Amino acid sequence: MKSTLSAVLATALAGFAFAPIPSTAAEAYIENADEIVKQADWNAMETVTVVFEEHGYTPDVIRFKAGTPYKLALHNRADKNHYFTAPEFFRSIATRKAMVDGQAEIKAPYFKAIEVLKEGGKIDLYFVPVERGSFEVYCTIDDHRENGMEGQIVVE
Ligand SMILES: [Cu+2]
Repeated sequence: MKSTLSAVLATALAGFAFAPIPSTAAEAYIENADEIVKQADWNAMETVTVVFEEHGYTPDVIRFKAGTPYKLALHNRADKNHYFTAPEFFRSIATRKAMVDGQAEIKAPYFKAIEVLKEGGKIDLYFVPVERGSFEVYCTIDDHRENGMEGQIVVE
């Protein structure tokens, strides 16, 4: 009985050892984000504005330089709510905060998507791009993406 239990345990443990490890790397965000945010020169912050229209982002290629602090101002001028969904991009940056002027400031290690409400919704994201690369951004509502609501974020 005891040896059977041991055998079962051994099999279970071996199963653990050889089971595929969940891809935590893909889910991870910038580890030392707090440090990067603290050390950044926020007086040298650059502002990039992205306007949401029906259906698209303007500009649809959004460029940043790694290491420079940014305010990304998202402004929805369309008559529908729209998302700015960019999970890979959000994980590649050191996020300081998201801010709705005069109303709220949200601190989180990273975001996956930001919905900006129709007819004038605005939110500002403060961050430092860390990883260089090209990332996609899109709207996940209904068929918006198929109708062109997608863009590219390039970090150089
Ligand atoms: Cu949309």
